[in-house]
Amino acid sequence: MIRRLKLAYELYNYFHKNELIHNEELYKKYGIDKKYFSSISSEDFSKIDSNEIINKGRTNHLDEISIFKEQDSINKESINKFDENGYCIIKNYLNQSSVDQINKTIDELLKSKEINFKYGNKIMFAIHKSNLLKQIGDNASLKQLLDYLIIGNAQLFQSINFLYGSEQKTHSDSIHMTTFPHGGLLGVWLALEDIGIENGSIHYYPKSHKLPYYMNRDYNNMGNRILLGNKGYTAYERMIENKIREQGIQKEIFEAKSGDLFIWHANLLHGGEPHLNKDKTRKSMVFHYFDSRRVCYHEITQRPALLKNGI
Ligand SMILES: O=C(O)CCC(=O)C(=O)O
Repeated sequence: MIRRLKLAYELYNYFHKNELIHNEELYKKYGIDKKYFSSISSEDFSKIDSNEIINKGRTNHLDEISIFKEQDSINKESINKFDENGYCIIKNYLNQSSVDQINKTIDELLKSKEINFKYGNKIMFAIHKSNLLKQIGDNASLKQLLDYLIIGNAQLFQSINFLYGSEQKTHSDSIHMTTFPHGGLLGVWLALEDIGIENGSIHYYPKSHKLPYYMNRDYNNMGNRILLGNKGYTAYERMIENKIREQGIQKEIFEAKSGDLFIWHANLLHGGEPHLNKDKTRKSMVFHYFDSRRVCYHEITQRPALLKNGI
């Protein structure tokens, strides 16, 4: 019961003012009566027409972005189709020696116990323990492309490292890392070795980012003024399975080579395939970026997201 008590989260928020205070200006802008520490969810925005609020237009063109100009025609075509498909693939983004450095860093941080596994097989926020890892995520050329794709200001929010497949069921990141207006999140996945059918590829549903954003209301998990919703995460996963069946959309699997990059839209349905051969590892790293111009929060726990540098 205590885990559902909104007050407990608000108390936690209260002591993280520096990472949350920027929201008060955004709440005011959107006419939301909330303090920086208040619980927040999609229900609070349900009556605001987000299309009227955000200027969706891009002011630049891909040809002005250095990392795009450096790519071969296959990578360029994939990036060009990001809006249409909801993802793009940059093959050979990092060379093997950079990948080796990342893997060595993770090994050392694990050995020194500066990082460890959480939620089963996830290593969370290793970027906070290593400048090298932070610089990979904060790379200025990559960020220029991400700003373009997110149509805003992509701010590195989180990293997750895996040594084995996530095996995570199909989901949209927007249930975990949500924004108002919607769409202000990007996932960036880096293969730190060859990853195929045997060792837990990622999967995705092309164009699924154009489906509605499925939120707490869609699986009756809104809760009330005092408590969070009482549905478990499997209820969300089941709802997504039903939507996929109803829509008849098709899954694709990304067979990655070491150093390949996969970038996905806030609402793309994706997940991790079963890791069939556990004699093999599946080393990968995910970075999540929020658009810092939007309200960023976590729909399930109704918490505003802690952004280190605010806006
Ligand atoms: O690495 C994977 O298998 C999936 C990761 C994922 O779904 C995520 O980080 O949102």
